[in-house]
Amino acid sequence: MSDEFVNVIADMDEDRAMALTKEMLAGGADPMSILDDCRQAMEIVGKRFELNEYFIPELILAGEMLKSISAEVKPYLQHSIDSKKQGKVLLGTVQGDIHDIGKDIVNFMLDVNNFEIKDLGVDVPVETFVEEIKSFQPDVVALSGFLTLSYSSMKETVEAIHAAGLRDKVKIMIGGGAVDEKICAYAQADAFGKDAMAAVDLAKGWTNGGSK
Ligand code: B12
Repeated sequence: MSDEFVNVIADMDEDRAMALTKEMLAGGADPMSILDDCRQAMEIVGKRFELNEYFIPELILAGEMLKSISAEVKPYLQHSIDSKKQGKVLLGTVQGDIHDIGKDIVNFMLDVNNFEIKDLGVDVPVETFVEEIKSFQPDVVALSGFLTLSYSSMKETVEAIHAAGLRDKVKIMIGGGAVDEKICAYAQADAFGKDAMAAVDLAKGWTNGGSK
């Protein structure tokens, strides 16, 4: 089932992808493995784009498909909740980058794990993060980015938070696409996460008796 699912997404067969999503969820499939299949499919889409087999319309369609699938999956994730708010997370895709599918998955995984989230959207200017830290007073700032150019935006955002005297008030995590420990060190973030569960684990570690 999983291979077929990955392939229908990668082949842009939206109707079949949605039908399979519903079928798998109704059959008791693990919602997280459905999201993981989506990630694999996006890797294939990305490669086809690099090889000039796919173009911008396919990227857009892939993005829309993933949003629809995520919306189907979300209700199935909502059982693992305890009632107390874990902490506050300020989230956004950094300046110059409009990829928001990964960020939105991070948002809803934090949400179902009972964090209070303020999502600033995409292409978020450095100063907006600084202003929102002052007003929202988050425990954690989560920066998302999928483009190589977003790494310098992440670095600039962290630097601006530092310059505003707010760096010791928040933990900063980064993620998205190819973000790894090197980019984390470059951006001077506290940690990076490879997926939405990693974002939840990091945020939990820093709040609720964590070491913030
Ligand atoms: C869909 C897509 C688009 C869609 C985005 C739609 C949307 N609403 O987001 C559209 C069409 C808009 C788009 C545009 C472009 N794209 Co694009 N896109 C993609 C694609 C195919 C999928 C990205 C995606 O959503 N993946 C799915 C998610 C779920 O992936 P994920 O990484 O597993 O997500 C997890 C983690 O990242 C993590 N995470 C995410 N954020 C955070 C944050 C924190 C704090 C933490 C801890 C974790 C975390 O959690 C997520 C959930 O588990 C990728 C290819 C790829 N392989 O990624 C290219 C890709 C990212 N795009 C690329 C490019 C080049 C572009 C364009 C420049 C194309 C162009 N010429 O115009 C533009 C850029 C526009 C801009 N200014 O941002 C390149 C980037 C190359 C680079 N190194 O810079 C890629 C890699 C394709 C490629 N192989 O060439 N794109």
